[in-house]
Amino acid sequence: MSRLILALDVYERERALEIAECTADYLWAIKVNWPLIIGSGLKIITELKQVTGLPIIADLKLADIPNTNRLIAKKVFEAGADYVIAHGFVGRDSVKAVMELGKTIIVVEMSHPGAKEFIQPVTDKLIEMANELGPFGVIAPATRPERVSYIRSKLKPGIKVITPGVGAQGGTASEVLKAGADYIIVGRAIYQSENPRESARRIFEEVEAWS
Ligand code: NUP
Repeated sequence: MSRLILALDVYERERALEIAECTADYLWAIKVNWPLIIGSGLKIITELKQVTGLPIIADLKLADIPNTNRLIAKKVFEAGADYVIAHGFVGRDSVKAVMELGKTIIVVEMSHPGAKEFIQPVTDKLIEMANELGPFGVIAPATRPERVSYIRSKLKPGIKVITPGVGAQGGTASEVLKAGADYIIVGRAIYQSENPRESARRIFEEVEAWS
């Protein structure tokens, strides 16, 4: 099974479906974020599932009070999302509201440089929360493989480590897999390339070499 997740951050429905179809052979799952949901509507989740048969991760980074997190997550799971990404820093009650509805991925450290300002100082607490709640997985930064190793070492076995930041943000698949990532997320390096299928295939091969 592939360990590659496509971050499908385009606006247009047709383009999204086209890229999803031509890369599906090399993917474990497709991640849908706000740009695609704003551009094409929530029904794109249902369509992507029908067209590819792959699991869909809704990367909403939910960060609201429990009731609002619940209201949003309910509709997104109903649309067919298999996983929802939620922020942990808002507190256990908000995360639990999402976990009660379906499989959840908690952000414990983001991949951009600004993550060092506020998220990284509380990563240990977010790992503790993940260990206590037992979500499907956590988000850790492919841009900082040493942090992925650290997070993996502190996390209970069985909780998956899912890492964005490979490609456009500077991370490499082999480095982050070596550091202990279970899945890598790749967006622009695939959907902005001239041949998305070929780019997905190349990254898939790199992942396979480490599996
Ligand atoms: O820490 C995070 N970093 C990150 O890039 C958490 C994320 N969910 N993401 C998302 O992963 C980001 O919003 C985008 O959808 C994808 C990375 O895309 P790219 O940098 O490979 O184009």
